[in-house]
Amino acid sequence: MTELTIPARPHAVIWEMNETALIVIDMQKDFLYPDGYGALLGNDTGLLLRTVAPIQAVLAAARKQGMTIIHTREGHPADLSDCPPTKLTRWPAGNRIGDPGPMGRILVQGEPGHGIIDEVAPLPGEIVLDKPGKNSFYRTPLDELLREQGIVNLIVTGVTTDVCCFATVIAANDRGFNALVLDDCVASYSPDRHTAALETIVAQGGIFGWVSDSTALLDGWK
Ligand code: TIU
Repeated sequence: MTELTIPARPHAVIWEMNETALIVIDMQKDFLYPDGYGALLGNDTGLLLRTVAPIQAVLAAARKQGMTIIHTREGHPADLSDCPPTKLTRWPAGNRIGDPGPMGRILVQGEPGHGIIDEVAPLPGEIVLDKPGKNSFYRTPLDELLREQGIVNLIVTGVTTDVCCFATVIAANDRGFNALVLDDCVASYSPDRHTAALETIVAQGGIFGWVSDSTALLDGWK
């Protein structure tokens, strides 16, 4: 792999692909299927499914290139010991993290709903990080893992645009990692918030990062 120019907003990036990793954020049944956490919060989970095919295409290309691939899963151990009260007590009892749902206890590690959807399941050798927060760096070894591998750039995919992807982009920027979000590989429960989050990232000359899409990236990789 070598240097690649990727058309993006607010301007193209020229990245060394050996110093770039792909992160696939929280593509879990609890967020994408109708019976999990996302639905419990009153959302239309179907809005997230449009990310599946483009993420599959980007994953296939990244695997072919031998790129470092990181998958994250938001969730907590069965005793909820790492779940901050700000997450745990936000909703009425019965609709909370840890409560029983059709896919098992909501956002609890090891429950069916916590699992990554089969379509983008990690392959052996890919990194899977369990994260208790929204940003993928919070209480995870992500920062160290990236630095150990000499990675300075992140290609960001997954859900949701305005929550865990947005939080991860800001945290990456604070830690000195460049972040490029692929518009068609991220989605929100609200198309308006999806657009707002991406526009915030590229505003002010790219205050937190860059936005591109899977076609622009894959064209360059051919
Ligand atoms: N992964 C992630 O974004 N977690 C959320 O809770 N997202 C919502 O949009 N609620």
